[in-house]
Amino acid sequence: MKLTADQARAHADEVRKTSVTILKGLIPTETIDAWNAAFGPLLAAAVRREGDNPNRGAHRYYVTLPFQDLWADPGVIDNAAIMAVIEELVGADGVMCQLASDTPLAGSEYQDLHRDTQLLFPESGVETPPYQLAVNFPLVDVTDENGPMEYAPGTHMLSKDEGMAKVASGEIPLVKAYMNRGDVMIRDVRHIHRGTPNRVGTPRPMIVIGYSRRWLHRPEVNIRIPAEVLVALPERARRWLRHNPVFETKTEAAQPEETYRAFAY
Ligand SMILES: O=C(O)CCC(=O)C(=O)O
Repeated sequence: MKLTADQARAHADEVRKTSVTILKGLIPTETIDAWNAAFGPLLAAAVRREGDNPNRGAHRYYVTLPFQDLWADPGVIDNAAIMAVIEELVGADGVMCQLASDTPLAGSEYQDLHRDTQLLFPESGVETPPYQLAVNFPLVDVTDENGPMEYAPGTHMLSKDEGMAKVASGEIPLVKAYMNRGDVMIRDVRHIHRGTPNRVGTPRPMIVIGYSRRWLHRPEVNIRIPAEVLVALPERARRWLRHNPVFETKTEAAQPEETYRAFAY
């Protein structure tokens, strides 16, 4: 799918206004199903490594994906429609700095309401245009039972206290992010949101690709890129990945066992 300039601007405006836009049916379900099959062993390894109380909450796993093979598919990480909206929001000179996943399993709970980043100038309380975005898409259809993320529209442009108060009073109701395989969400991660319990036996993996303004450094994430993968990518993808570390071999680049201590604000 290609978006016209007007369509891309309309999606970007929706993010600016509400914090979220969804591109329906963007990624072929065959691609999603292949990612889900390949994800199983990575999730199993994370469960072995971290036990049942990992850092995102009980039975909830943050897993970094190795940037190679199907995980580096240009149809996903250099998708024309996604990039058109991203470029509207953080500029054509932005960066891609994160490729990972969030997965609640049976036994997961409500997370505390949080933001994924702090204000640029926290002492000022001043909200700015977008600078840090997440592209999210699920590897299974998201239902009421398997743990839809909930978010509070518009709270990316409010102070945390004000946003939390409006959520608590019901003035801004939480919205469940129902998405089908192939749907893609682009969101401003300053919005107040939380993971909810997965009540079924099947994991609900949600891929997260992080994009930022060119000047934003997020020390908690990066993408370890094998040189042979980098050289085979389209020019735009290479440009967006330019601040990430490059390794001579896929083995070297494959993630060291890492524990991501996500910041929640
Ligand atoms: O359920 C989700 O995908 C959201 C999880 C989340 O917000 C987090 O782990 O910080």
